[in-house]
Amino acid sequence: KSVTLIGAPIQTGAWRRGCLMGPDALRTAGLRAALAELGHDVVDAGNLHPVAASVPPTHNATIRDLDLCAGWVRVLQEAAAEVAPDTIPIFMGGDHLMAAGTVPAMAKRAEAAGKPLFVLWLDAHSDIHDFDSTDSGNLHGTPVAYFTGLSDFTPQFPALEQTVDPANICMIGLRSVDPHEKKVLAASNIDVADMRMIDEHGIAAPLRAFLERVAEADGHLHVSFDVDFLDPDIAPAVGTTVPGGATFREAHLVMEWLHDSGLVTSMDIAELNPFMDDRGRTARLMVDFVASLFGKSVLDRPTRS
Ligand code: DIR
Ligand code: MN
Ligand code: MN
Ligand code: MN
Repeated sequence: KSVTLIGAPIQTGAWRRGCLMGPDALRTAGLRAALAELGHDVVDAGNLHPVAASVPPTHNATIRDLDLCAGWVRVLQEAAAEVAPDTIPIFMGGDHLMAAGTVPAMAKRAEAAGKPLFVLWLDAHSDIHDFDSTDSGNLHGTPVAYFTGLSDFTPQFPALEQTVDPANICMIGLRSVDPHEKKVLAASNIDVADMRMIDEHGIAAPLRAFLERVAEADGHLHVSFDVDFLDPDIAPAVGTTVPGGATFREAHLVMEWLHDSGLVTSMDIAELNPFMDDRGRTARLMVDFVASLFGKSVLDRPTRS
């Protein structure tokens, strides 16, 4: 497959600084080589650069770095729109506001191919705040409300030509959802598997159901992987750790299922903060997971299921 790595060192969406080093940590951990070894044709397109926009303020004075965040969303949407139709982009973040740039561009790309876009959101958080509801003021908590069109983010963020249908989103791994977000999720038809559901039914059940829907609709599938989906014991390099996350085995199973489905058309790696890492182990772990998603397997034969 043709894979393009695109660095998105955005960090102004998060409270804790350091995500700007995310793309380089993934490079240092050998992301390109890991994918090339699997036979993929990998190009590293380098990093995008922020251009601060000058946007009007919102009603909410707690929002941090609005101009830089708005500039990044614009730059990311434009760069992601240039990705060739037959290429799988891996957007290396960067905090999760990156998805406000990547997902709308992938929705447009899917639309141009006559297909619906589906989004698998692997995260401890639902990131479905808006400019009014955010109480932290950190815009990495908002991309889902933006790219679904559930809230209005104009004129600060670009008006969207193509939104993602909430019914086409599946969130897995949630365990930190703010009161406002609970209301929004309850009123939407986003498919949500929180950690309790995973404990009770396993992680394969919600994933299987979602992948069947994507296949049935012949859709494109964007995977937005927030590192805090993982348990902080195995992935300490994130700004907002939440205990009780996905284990190595659960995350690995998700990656293998995604590979076997053959459905993934684009991906974000979000919230990796190398400043919080422990001798690069979170970056190396993410490289391992991405390699599994791209075909690294334990046995070279079909597994019994
Ligand atoms: C948190 C989101 N609910 C907030 N935190 C995130 O700040 O609104 N951390 N996304 O990764
Ligand atoms: Mn997130
Ligand atoms: Mn998160
Ligand atoms: Mn909040």
